[in-house]
Amino acid sequence: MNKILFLNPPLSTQERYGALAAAGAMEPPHGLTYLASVMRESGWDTHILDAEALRLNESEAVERTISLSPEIVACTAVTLSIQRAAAVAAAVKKLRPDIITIAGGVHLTSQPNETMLRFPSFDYGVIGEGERTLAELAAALSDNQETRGIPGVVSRDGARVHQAPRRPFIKELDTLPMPAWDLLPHLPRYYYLPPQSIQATPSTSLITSRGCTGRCIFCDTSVFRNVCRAHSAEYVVEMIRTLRHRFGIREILFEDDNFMIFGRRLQQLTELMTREGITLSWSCLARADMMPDPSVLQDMRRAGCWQILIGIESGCQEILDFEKKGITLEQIEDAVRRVRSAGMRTKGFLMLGHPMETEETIKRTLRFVTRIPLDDISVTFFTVFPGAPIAEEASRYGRVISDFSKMSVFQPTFIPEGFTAEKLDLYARYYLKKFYLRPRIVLSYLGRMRSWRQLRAMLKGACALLGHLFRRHA
Ligand code: B12
Ligand code: SF4
Repeated sequence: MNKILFLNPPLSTQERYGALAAAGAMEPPHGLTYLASVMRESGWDTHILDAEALRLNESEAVERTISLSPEIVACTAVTLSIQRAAAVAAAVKKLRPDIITIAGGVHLTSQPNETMLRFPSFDYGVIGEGERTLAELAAALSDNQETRGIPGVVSRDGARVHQAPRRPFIKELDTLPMPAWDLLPHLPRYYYLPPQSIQATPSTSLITSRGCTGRCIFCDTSVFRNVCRAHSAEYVVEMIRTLRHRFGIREILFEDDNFMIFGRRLQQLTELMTREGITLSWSCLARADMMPDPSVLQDMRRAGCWQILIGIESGCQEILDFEKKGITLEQIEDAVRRVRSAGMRTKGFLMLGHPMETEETIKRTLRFVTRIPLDDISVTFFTVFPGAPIAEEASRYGRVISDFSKMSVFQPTFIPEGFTAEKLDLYARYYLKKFYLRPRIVLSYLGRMRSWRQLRAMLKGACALLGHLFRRHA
């Protein structure tokens, strides 16, 4: 039987979250779980090596890959991990030139030509949604057939790169088999959500739709673009059942770009979960302009939802407008108040170091987020991903540090006019300090403890946060 190994390249929590590593998450590589499931269904002997979750270094990842002796190594990568993926692929090919390496994921999709030229260790690339393309490519490779005509495939033509047209998206996501969580390292042991996103353990995340209608200029939507598709409510319930009964999962974060956009599905889902008595604690992401009616929010709460996470980015309307966020500060405030009135908590995602950022916009943002009844925030740095719409013109607004290995969003790689990296770092801590060290927030955290395991996770996160806040600046 043909053997394929999916690789999530080594990436430490330190590399991903910097000083906040202990407050970070370890979530399954969702893309790989779908791809693996499709390949297994096509009859391939399928394996996943999640070097990130197993905390392997580069040479350990290579060693394990070689010892498994697959015909194909299929690597996923974001911009932050592309160099690692390429390094592992290069080492594997040096030892076993017969192994075929294929890269896919958001970085390859946004930069197909550049990636293939810069990283010769990848034999093929797959652009965009990967399931159908990979199945066809792997079948062609195993039958020694021509691969160049396969939609979505990037291949080499001597020193040049050949790129086939993109493949249309899969219409019905329910035609995909359930993600192969069983091929990952043991889910409840190796994966977890960030401490502030859990009320119960073990926890994990889930993606139940693809695509986003938003056109935010900092967001890399090269894989699924603006076409929105979703699994049906029944399929999602089946996913939840599997996670609950097979892996004992008790907390889920739905990390769809916008879980609320499929209004009818949301209603069906909450009905099904309540009817079937699924006891699960969950939360989800939403755009502020798509917050549903209070009655739907109530239904969500009854079905176990306790937190809604909202992209706020900035407390200055002119920044939101410039970035084509498509929402107003009033909508954000209204959304937060509505969620709170329905008895759930809110978390806001903020970015710092926008192209138009000044000390004054930072202060206005802080005033905004401490005035509205938010319960949590996450602060990351505005990052210019090569596949984001802002990439072309970002250098007009500041200095872009184009080092992929720093593009974690947890360290400044875009320095707007008038700032330095140190100053941005200081302001990020200032945001967190001013937001979290308020009696309302501290007390609400204490009131959230449900178990010793949760308390332990929370304390670990709190220590990381406090250590970060009170670190003396270099
Ligand atoms: C959920 C999520 C997470 C989760 C889980 C990540 C994971 N490993 O799956 C967590 C919170 C852990 C996370 C972490 C990070 N994330 Co994230 N994440 C997402 C999010 C919202 C969804 C990704 C997803 O699971 N989609 C569903 C699956 C089915 O799609 P997929 O992964 O793209 O895979 C499909 C195709 O890309 C392709 N494919 C993917 N890999 C491969 C490999 C091969 C061989 C083939 C053939 C095909 C293929 O086929 C798959 C199936 O169709 C995306 C935004 C988005 N909507 O895509 C951001 C996104 C991918 N994340 C992003 C970032 C920056 C990060 C972090 C660096 C942040 C950090 N410091 O922690 C890390 C990187 C960790 C890592 N190793 O990937 C950026 C990446 C931008 C970029 N150009 O680098 C994105 C695009 C957000 C954004 N719009 O800016 N993330
Ligand atoms: S930031 Fe959020 S709303 Fe904007 S395009 Fe990206 S996923 Fe969509």
